[in-house]
Amino acid sequence: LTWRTAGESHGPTLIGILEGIPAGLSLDIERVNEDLARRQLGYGRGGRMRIETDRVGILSGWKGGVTIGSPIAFEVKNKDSVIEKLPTPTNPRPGHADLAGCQKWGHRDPRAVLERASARETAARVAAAGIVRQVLEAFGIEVFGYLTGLGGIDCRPDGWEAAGERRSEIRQASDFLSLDPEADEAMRQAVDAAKEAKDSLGGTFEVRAEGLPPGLGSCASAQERLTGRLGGALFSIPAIKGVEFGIGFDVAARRGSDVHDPIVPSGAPGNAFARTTNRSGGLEGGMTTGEPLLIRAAMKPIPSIRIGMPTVDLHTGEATVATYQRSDVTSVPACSVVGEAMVALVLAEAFLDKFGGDSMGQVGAALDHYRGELQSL
Ligand code: EPS
Repeated sequence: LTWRTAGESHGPTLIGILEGIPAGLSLDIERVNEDLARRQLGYGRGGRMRIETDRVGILSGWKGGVTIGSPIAFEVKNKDSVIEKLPTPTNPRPGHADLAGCQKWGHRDPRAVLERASARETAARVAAAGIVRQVLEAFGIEVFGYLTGLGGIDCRPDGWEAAGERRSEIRQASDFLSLDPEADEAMRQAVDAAKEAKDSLGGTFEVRAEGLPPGLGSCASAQERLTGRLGGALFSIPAIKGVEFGIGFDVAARRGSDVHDPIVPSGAPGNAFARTTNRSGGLEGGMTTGEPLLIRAAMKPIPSIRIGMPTVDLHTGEATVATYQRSDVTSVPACSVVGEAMVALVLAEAFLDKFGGDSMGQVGAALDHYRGELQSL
């Protein structure tokens, strides 16, 4: 499975190409549009989200609503397609790609950099993931992202357990896409206070995947290790500064017996082994264990802030403050949707690496064969 995106934030459209989706998948486009709409949610977003209504258009790779095995090209159009009319910022923003990008490409116009560095591009990733997750779901794998903290306010730690089967409904009802709607009011106040102070807020989110067979990824080569592939995928999202699996950094202070997950017989079909804990977050040796995958990530506050951070004018070389045009106060809720998308893309790639066939039927047959093998191991 491979995918690419192209497109500028204020250009005419975002484009994606997805290769390696098996033939025979009935694509539910409204399901992709629901993910795109969810990425636009979250209290604290700026004016741009009132302009856009993201929807995916499929340009190739299907017939009669069913994939045919050829590359799937798709687009998500920008309504705010004003790239040629926007002013040229002169003062690079600390924390954004503006300055390093100008130095890299030799631009004197930060817009030539920021248009692609913008998190707008993540809409195309969510569209790609909205397609690949339908492959995963056909084989019983669910990937679910939700906000766990914003601006120093943490959601209840047992939010996932408390939500149970109602998790999608509860997440949708929260202004922050969390599983703890009771934290919404404090978070709204934090966003309002940051806005008043002309500042921005970061936060954390968690992505869980359930229904994974053991043995996705590999310990055989550096490149195949799933921990690295998942970590790299999450760090590829703009503004992500930390990623943890399972108990994360807590592993460093504990003894081994308090870190590793005891193995017990499960008696369950598809995996004769289970763990009494899941401190590893579902990964050992760069492979899935068959336990739920648990990943958390930290997003820094958005660098477009009204407060005007110290910077240097690119043309005069004089000290000044960063250019501000428009932005969100926070977009951590949206980032949880993007994190979910990146995890889905990596898991689908690892799943198809292991069970890949040209059609959904062939993939299903390979998975069934593997499950049969696991019965006797
Ligand atoms: C972004 C700046 C803002 C955000 C944008 C990411 O856009 P604008 O400059 O048009 O106000 O709204 O996010 C999106 C457009 C999106 O779809 O998520 C940035 O500088 O990264």
